[in-house]
Parts: sequence; C-alpha cells; structure tokens
Amino acid sequence: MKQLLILILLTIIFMPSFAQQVPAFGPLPTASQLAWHETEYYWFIHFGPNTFTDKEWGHGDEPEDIFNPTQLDCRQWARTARAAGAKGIIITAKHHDGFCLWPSKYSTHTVRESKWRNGKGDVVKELSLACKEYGLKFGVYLSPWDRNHPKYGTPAYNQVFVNMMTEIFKNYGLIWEFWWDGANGEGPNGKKQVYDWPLFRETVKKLSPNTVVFSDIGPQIRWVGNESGFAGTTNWNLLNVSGFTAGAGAPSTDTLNSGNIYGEKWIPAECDVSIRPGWFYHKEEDEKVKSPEALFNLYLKSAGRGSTLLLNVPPDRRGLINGYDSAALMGFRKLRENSFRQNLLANSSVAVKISGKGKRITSLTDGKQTTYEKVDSMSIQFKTATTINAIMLQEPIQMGQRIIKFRLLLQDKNGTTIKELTGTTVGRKRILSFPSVIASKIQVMIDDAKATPLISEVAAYHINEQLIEQ
Ligand code: FUL
Repeated sequence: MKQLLILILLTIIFMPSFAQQVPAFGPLPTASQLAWHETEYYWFIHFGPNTFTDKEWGHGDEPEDIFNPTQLDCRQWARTARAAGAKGIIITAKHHDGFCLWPSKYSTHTVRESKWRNGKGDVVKELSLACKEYGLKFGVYLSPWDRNHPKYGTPAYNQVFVNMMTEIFKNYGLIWEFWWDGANGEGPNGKKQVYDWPLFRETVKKLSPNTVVFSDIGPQIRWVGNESGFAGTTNWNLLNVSGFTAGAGAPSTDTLNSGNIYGEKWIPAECDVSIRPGWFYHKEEDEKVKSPEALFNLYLKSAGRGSTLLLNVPPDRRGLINGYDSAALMGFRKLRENSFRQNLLANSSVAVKISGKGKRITSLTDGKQTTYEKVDSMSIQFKTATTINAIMLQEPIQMGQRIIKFRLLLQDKNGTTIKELTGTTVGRKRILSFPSVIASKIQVMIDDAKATPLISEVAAYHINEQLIEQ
C-alpha cells in the first residue's frame, strides 16, 4: 500500500516532464554529426608545393625539393588556432598536385623525396600531435584528383587512393573530419579518373566509423555550394542524395546552399572559405587578408545560419601562420566575445504557449541547451526597455529540424510592434541582426513547422552597429 502511494506521488511529481516528452522527428543527426555541429568554427590549412610556386592548382610535375619550409612549426599553427577560438584543423594532406605531406608508401611524390628535414619530415604527424597537445580536433583533406600519380586515370588508382586513406586512418590517431574534394580533372596521362565513391565510403566506414566525412553530398557533411562562406538563410540539414554523386553529379549549388526541406538524410552544410583571396599563401595577398569585421560577417552567415565556418588559414613559406592572418584572427575572436558575452535576456522569464496553453519558464535563457520546450509562440518581457540589434534562436536538433517559418515582433512598452522580422529555418543556431531597436518585449511566433516546434535557447544582444549582417 505504502509503495503504491509512493508510486502515485512520484507519478504526480514527474507528470509535467512526462507531458513534455515529444517523439523525435527524423531524419536525425548521428552522435558524431551532433558533436560536429557544436564545433561551429574551425580551420582549413592549405599547404604544399603551391605555397612555394605561388600556384593554386599545381601541375603535379613540381620538383619535390620545392617543398622546403624553413621554420615549419605545427605547434605554432595549433597555438594560433587555439588562441583564435577555433576548435579544430583540417589539413590538405594531398592537394590536386598529388604531393603527399606524409611519406606515403603509395607515391614517390612526397615529403620523403624533398629536402625538407632531409626527407625525414611528416607534416601530417606533426600536426596531429600538435592538435592533440592543444585540444583541437584533427581532420584531413585528401584530393582524389591527382595530377602526379602515374596510375591516375586507370582503375588501379582507386585502390591507390584507398591505400592512402588507410595510411592516414591507421597512423595518425583519430581523424575527426575527412574531406573529399569533388574536383575531377585530368591526370598525367591526360585521362580523368572514374572515382569509385562507394569503395571510398566503405573504406572510411570500416576504418573509422566515427569520422564525419565531407563531400559535395556527404555522407555526413555536405558542401554549402559556394566558396564564399555563406549558407542559405533557409538552411535545412537534410539532403536528397539518391541519384547524385560528388563533383559534377552533385545537386545544384542552390540546393546545396539551402538543403531539402524533406531531404532523405541528415547531411548538414559546411561553409568553407579562405581568409585570403587564394587557398594557398601568396605574399602579394598579405594586404588582402579579410578584416576581423569581414570574418564576423561570415560567422553570422555560416554559424548564424545553422552551418559551421571552415576558415582557411594558409601557412607561409616559412611554414608559419603569418602575422597578417593572426592579427585578423585575434580581432575576429574579440568581436565574437564582445558581441555575445551577454545575453540581454539572461534568466528572463519567458511565457511560452503551445496548443493554446501557456506557462512561464527560465530554462530557455539560461545559456544551457540541455532543455527544450514546445513552442507555438513565446513572449519575453525586458525589465526595462533595452537596446538590441541581434536575436538568436536554437532548435534542439537531436530531435530533428522542424521549424519552417518564424516571426519576431519587437514591441515597445505599450505593446506596439516597432519592428517585425521574419525568418525561415532555425536549426542549430539562427542569428538575425538588424539596426538597433529599443524594445520592451520580444514576441517569437512559430508560423510553420514540420512537427511540434521545439526551442532550446533564445538570446538577444546589442552588438556593435557596424557588425550587423551586411
Ligand atoms: C576546391 C579546390 O579545387 C581548391 O583548390 C580548394 O582546395 C577548395 C577547398 O576546394 O575544390
């Protein structure tokens, strides 16, 4: 009898949270994809013979000795990335010129054949260790297009590529993200390779099931459809891949940019962009490094649209991150910190409405995304009228991406709407910025969703007026 009473009591106590439960609405991200979303901003490093020849696409016939950085220090790269607030580094272990930054057994065009460290160096090893030391995730870009390899353009090359991938996955610790460039030009015999994508995919799955693999169409991460660093203002983490391949057979760049609302798989977009005009370091571009403000604008257009920012920072001929780049990167970090230091709604009580019923909560403004709420609309009252010019919303994407359309009404103390903003998808994070408004109340209306709309966090900020999205 006593046990029964305790059971009834417990049921009553936990009833509200039971009532909270919502079934997930697929397609859903895997645990590795969810962790990937959280990395938000990380680096690309383009480095190789092109750094020394001032090319962007080497021909593959460059003498190995051309690769000879005088002060290469991957710890300096990792230290700078860490100080810049980036969470990982992906290196071009082999670009289209075929030169391998590790001493691959399957090529004769590698660091081993170069003068650098008397042929005893291994950039991939050095960077993997540096990333470990500095707590960064480590990723590898491997171009299937190879303008040097004698077997490229013949069926045998697919196995060469598999062997190279196997070396990478077996000898360099955990590869967090693996990057396949879709480019498919001619090789030394004048032929294009027919890539065996299914074999490549199987290889990674077998060797490293938790690695997230990027290509135009995934399997885990898709290209965003441009190299300028912006995702669509509508950005679904879903994509239809049936009938498509990476490279020329990929969906249109528009589709890659915004995803498919009813896409069959969870394949989120990654925004790759260089801090310089080129992907490789060229001295004459030193003055053209993007400013902290330009980088911040890219952050709003990538991470602020539910994507991630993969920012390329190419080391110079010494083998070091150049001072021009690190100055801009530290400025960019400061702008992010200053802008998002204080959620002006922190711990405000939020009146949430779902299916006509309302309640007041503080869990959506506490800076933690551990909880989420069903939301048809919500209303947040400031204690005093507050100047704001940016609002951030987050969906708990582990439950599936749901919101199709939303509206933000910024109101004065009389409840008159002084500004109305509209948006489409929310996803992992959506930041809307706009010319400053003094608001007393924010109303968030979810106008359309694929399933019960869920919100995990809401924030308002007052950022430097120069930084609102251009
Ligand atoms: C492209 C390549 O052709 C560029 O050189 C660069 O590596 C970029 C990230 O991907 O497809």
